[in-house]
Amino acid sequence: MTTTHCPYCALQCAMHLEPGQDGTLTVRPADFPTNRGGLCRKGWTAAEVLATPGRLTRPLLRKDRSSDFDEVDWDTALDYITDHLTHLRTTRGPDSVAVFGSGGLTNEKSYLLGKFARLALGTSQIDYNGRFCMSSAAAAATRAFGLDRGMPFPLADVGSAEVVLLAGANPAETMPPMMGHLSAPHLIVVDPRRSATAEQALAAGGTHLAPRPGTDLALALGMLHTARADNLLDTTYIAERTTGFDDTWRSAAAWWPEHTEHITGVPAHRIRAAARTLARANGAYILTGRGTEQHTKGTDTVSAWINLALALGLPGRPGSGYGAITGQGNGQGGREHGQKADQLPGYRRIDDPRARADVAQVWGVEEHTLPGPGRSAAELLDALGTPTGPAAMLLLGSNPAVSAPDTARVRDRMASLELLVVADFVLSESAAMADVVLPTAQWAEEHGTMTNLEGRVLRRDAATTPPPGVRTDLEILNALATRLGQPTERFPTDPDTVLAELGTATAGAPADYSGVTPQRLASGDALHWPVAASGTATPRLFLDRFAHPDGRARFVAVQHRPPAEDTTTEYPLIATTGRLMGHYQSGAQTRRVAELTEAEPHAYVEVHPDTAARNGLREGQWARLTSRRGSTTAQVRTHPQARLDTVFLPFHYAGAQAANNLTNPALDPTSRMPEFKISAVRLEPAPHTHQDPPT
Ligand SMILES: Nc1nc2c(c(=O)[nH]1)N[C@H]1C(S)=C(S)[C@@H](COP(=O)(O)OP(=O)(O)OC[C@H]3O[C@@H](n4cnc5c(=O)[nH]c(N)nc54)[C@H](O)[C@@H]3O)O[C@H]1N2
Ligand SMILES: Nc1nc2c(c(=O)[nH]1)N[C@H]1C(S)=C(S)[C@@H](COP(=O)(O)OP(=O)(O)OC[C@H]3O[C@@H](n4cnc5c(=O)[nH]c(N)nc54)[C@H](O)[C@@H]3O)O[C@H]1N2
Ligand code: SF4
Ligand SMILES: [Mo]
Repeated sequence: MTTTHCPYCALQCAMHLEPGQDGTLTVRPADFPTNRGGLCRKGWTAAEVLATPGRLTRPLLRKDRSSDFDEVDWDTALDYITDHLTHLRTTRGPDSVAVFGSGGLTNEKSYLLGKFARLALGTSQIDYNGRFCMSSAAAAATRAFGLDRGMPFPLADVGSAEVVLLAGANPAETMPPMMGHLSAPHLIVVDPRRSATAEQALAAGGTHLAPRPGTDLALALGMLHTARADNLLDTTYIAERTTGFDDTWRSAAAWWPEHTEHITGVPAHRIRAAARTLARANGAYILTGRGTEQHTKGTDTVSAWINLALALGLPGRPGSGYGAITGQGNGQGGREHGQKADQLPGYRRIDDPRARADVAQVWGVEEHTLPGPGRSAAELLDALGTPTGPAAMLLLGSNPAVSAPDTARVRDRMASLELLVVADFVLSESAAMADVVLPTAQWAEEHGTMTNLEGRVLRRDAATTPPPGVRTDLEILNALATRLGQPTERFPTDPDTVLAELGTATAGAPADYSGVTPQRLASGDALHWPVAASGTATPRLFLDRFAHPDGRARFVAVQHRPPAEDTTTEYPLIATTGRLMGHYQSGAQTRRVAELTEAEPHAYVEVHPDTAARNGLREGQWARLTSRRGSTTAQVRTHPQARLDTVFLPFHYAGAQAANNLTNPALDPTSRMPEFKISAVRLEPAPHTHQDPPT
């Protein structure tokens, strides 16, 4: 039996994997501070993907996109790729090759992928799917606190608070075992939908505020206004631990709850009541999720929630705080070690001369050979195959053909590449578009480290070996790098060797992993970073000082503004998108698990019964939704508490049922995160062929 962690989300629940007589693994929950013996349905069924019928075990190659893939041996596939890349590099320069990574990759993979891009390819064109995920909260936390660690405290701390405000997060579906930590506090759920989390909060006597999508920023300003009007601000904390309150107050001064009601739709008396409940609590947390972030003003919206937290004196206080809920399994570690366009390992900037010199030394190269910053994820995808953009892309751990905004356009860009290489263990929708597909190992077949939503580094152990013919991502990077002329020792294939190098490369950096060793991980030490080689881990940050040079947190004055597109008579409804419990992300993994697809076989649209009726639809019928980008079909699921102006779609389905056929690729100017949460759409009955659910 092996004890390890789940392949999916950032809660990284612990599980035991028990081998059966036929070699298949059975999952049993294990106790860990985040999951306390709980697992969600995806965790319970995770081992099924290891032996899925479509599991890739041979490299696939096609020299012509109109023909089918041929199974080839590794040398043929790798030589084909590197010949092409070398040719592109010499004829069009190193930036003609792009790399796209993932917050699902281990720390070791994320680190080595960034190093591979900068050294083996020499390209600046690397970014990853984390831009779609927590980049707005990361940007807002960095400007407020000087450092981004999603939760700067252990999750278990939250349970002792009196009040927890959850803005744009639906953990009852997205991290069910987390709800165990939220059973005691009074929950204030801010979500345009009556989500499962909102239901649970109400059932326990908590509060649900349902603002119009894209208006949280105004709601947070309105709550700050109330707290100040009622003299509930922590003025000592503001004076001693922060700067910039006066400017922020000027931005909030006009947001009387009555004015806020006008923008958000939340009644003024409920805004006042919620602000008072939060401000008077003995111990309170504000936690934000993707609902606040995936907007063209996501960074400013998170700043507005952080401003409220600072005004109430919550961050850096034992028993109180602000935290962002990281999403992907290694969403936190994935944004620290250099697969981001502007970043070097240890959460340092690639345009910081000192960081460049330090990392160049560890890598054994001249500092000037390191490229500068590249394009962010959505911009990178948008530039593929254009005259000034990359002509080839190597993709690991993401399925943008389903998960990127305005997928028709993204697929078009991907199709215009001269070479698309995808490493995956299944033929995802993106892999199906590739020229070369490299079969890679899965979570339970290799070991590595992940950094969970509370910044704790943990070890995933191997419980079995990869099927014959399959290589690990680290082995793939080594094979490509050596063919591109790199010394083999620069790209180790043993995760522990990579971890040791990552430790050296991050020593003294904000995200310092130099004290993370296999021995300490195995001993069960709670290794929340920074973990300096000599020192202890840091479960709670900011207790004495924030990470800005003056030790103070910064208020950032922000203003409400409308979304990139508003509703019109042609597109009268807001479509917002998100998750349901039984599927993960683009669905590439979970749509291959029988129990999960049987439970949630196809896309649905959650809609108020009156809105459905007004558009000629009833429960169970098939609807077509159309935005300025495209259309999708989904089965109607009416919800009597839905907002009349808003519909919701999960984004786990592909093709004609993809929510991202609708979404707006408009970006937040700071984080470059797309506005996944707001598209103006119209709703109508689907053409007759879609009236019955597919069987
Ligand atoms: N089952 C499941 N769990 C997952 C994942 C998965 O795919 N499936 N993915 C993981 C990942 S990568 C992530 S990032 C997390 C995401 O976890 P969450 O952030 O909890 O998930 P979402 O469903 O994207 O969004 C949360 C809520 O935001 C609401 N929302 C929409 N617009 C707004 C708005 O303008 N304001 C506010 N306040 N709320 C709004 C939606 O109605 C939704 O209920 O989940 C992780 N866990
Ligand atoms: N409309 C809408 N769109 C969204 C969102 C939303 O809320 N609404 N949320 C966004 C968010 S928060 C996220 S995080 C993205 C996620 O969306 P994606 O980036 O597409 O993530 P996944 O579906 O997890 O894709 C992972 C792929 O990599 C493979 N894979 C998994 N692990 C590994 C590994 O270790 N190595 C390799 N080589 N492959 C691996 C899987 O089989 C799968 O094909 O979607 C974004 N898209
Ligand atoms: S909550 Fe997340 S980590 Fe836990 S079992 Fe479910 S998907 Fe896995
Ligand atoms: Mo995410």
